[in-house]
Amino acid sequence: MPGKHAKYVQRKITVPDIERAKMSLMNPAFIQQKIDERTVDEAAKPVIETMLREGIETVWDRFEQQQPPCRYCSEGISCNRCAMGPCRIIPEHYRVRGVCGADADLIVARNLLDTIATGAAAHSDHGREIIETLYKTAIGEAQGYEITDLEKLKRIAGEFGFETEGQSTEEIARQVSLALLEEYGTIKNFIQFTARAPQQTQEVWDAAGIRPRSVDREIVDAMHRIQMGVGADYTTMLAHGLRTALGDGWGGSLMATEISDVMFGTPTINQSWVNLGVVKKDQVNISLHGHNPVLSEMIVRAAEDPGLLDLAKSKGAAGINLVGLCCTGNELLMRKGIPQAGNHFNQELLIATGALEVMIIDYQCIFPSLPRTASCYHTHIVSTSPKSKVPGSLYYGFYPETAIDTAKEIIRLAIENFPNRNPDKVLIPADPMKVVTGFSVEAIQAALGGTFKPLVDAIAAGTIRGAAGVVGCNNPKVKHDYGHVTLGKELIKRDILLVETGCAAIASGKAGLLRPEAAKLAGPGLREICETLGIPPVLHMGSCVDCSRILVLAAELAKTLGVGIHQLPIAGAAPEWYSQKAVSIASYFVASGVYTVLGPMPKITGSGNVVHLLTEGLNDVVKASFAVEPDPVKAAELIDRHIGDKRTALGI
Ligand code: BF8
Repeated sequence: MPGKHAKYVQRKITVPDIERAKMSLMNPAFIQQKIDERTVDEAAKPVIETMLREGIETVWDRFEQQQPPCRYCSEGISCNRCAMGPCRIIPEHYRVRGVCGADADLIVARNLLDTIATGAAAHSDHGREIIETLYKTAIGEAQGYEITDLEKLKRIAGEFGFETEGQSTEEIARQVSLALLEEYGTIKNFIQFTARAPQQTQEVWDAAGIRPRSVDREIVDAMHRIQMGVGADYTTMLAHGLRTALGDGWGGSLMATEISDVMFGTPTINQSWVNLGVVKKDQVNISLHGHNPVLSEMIVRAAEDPGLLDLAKSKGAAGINLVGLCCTGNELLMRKGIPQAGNHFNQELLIATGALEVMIIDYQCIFPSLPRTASCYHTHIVSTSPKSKVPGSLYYGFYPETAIDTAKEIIRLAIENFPNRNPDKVLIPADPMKVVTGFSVEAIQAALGGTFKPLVDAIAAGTIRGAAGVVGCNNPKVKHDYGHVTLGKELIKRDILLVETGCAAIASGKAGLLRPEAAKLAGPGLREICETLGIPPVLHMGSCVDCSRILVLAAELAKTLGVGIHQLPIAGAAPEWYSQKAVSIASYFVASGVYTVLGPMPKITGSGNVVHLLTEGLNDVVKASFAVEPDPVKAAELIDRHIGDKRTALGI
């Protein structure tokens, strides 16, 4: 019932930069230059052109408006934590300490710890909501949910020592969900899933004192430490950042992945489509944008309702077309083969296809300005999370207890909006690109014949030289998708198998790298293996919380080889990262022993000591470090060299 939902502000047409739009209209070369600067996504280009011509603001315009950035903020040496400031370090003017006395090392380290804790909190809180939904399902209070992967549920129950024989599915789910909720604040002082890591890796954590005690505890501890006057040692500040991140990777995120699998199914290899061309001219188009499958899975189910399909037909539509965006899209793509409209920088462009009736959002990576973009079209933005209300959107509070009812209401809203579409504004810019997806750890294992040994053997033989996890976002500091696609092509050429998640995976999908046919771009060894198995050289492993799948895969490979994760010929990369969540992911990769190369420079350059610790010193602590290399070709060379060194050390 749309009437009961409040809009926060009056919608209004916004044309943010009319002068530039007029200038663009007069100057085709200017438009082409802008498009070429902004993206390598071919399907995005015609839409960007339209938005430029019509003066509809995008992330790239706002980025330009923000230039030049503040030098102190860019280097991490501004501090806005307390009311004695704000402060910034300006060594050349002898301002080497903030009012409280903090120096550049401490200010940079505190800011970085804040960033990691924010990212860890976002992933882990998302995980908590999924576990709460499992609990409500177990006790019969959730509407429309069920337990899909009982085998995985029992496996998790076994890890906690629960007896499952003779127990009902609901009782096992109840016990497991309570045990996992306990992991957020457990007093047993370690997160259960850290026991999945190889013994050698666990020993590294224990020696460094960074095994996470509980998910929430490390985040709260981080918040405590960044309060003014709690420690002045940048090294302990950063060590705690690693501990907090490990609580995300082996805790909050891994629990989110596992319980999403339990409830919605562990992904298996399947085929689907990506790019803005997945929007259909003759159907009601609804996009699912955000991160939590608890919402999007119910929308998928509700969209099959015969009454709603009849309603859509009565409005002149041929059907209801669901498309994904960002990580909730990745979840649906992996499990259900729902087509994906794009990654982070496709969100505004999707609205500008003019064919989107509703964009449903939950939380994370959602531009607050989306209702402004939507106000230029007939699209409704529908927010659903009490913690993520957005002015200008319609709010349909989404709760497990009433999930299906709310999902149907939102779909009805979209159908009713279909006749409001202006056919003159519809721009479906390309044919969709085929992708093969669904590479959970279990699916990879099954494809290898039930054991990881063939993969380990191929690595030992040098047919595959190693593997890299390429993850993360889009960032206007990098041409959209250029970093992901260039790095990906460079690595597979060198016989390095890629596993990808999040917006990196979708960039690869749009560029055709998630098709088995992309094997011909790989080096001879990787190509042969991909062609034998019929798989792409870039494996899509899911959403950003599914970076935890990469950890589990690394752990399995290490255990098969009898080594720690840090000894494997593997690496991580985030060539276009922007989010605090990506910083947490990169930190738990490094803390787990995986050398990780970032594209954009983090805000740390104001402290030489912090830079040195992160890029070199950590090798003595966790046997891995960060590197920063904005050029993806050079980043590939760094990863290649690292993998070569690890191979030599292993004697393979
Ligand atoms: O969690 S890759 S832009 S959508 S933060 Fe966001 Fe980055 Fe995309 Fe998913 Ni992940």
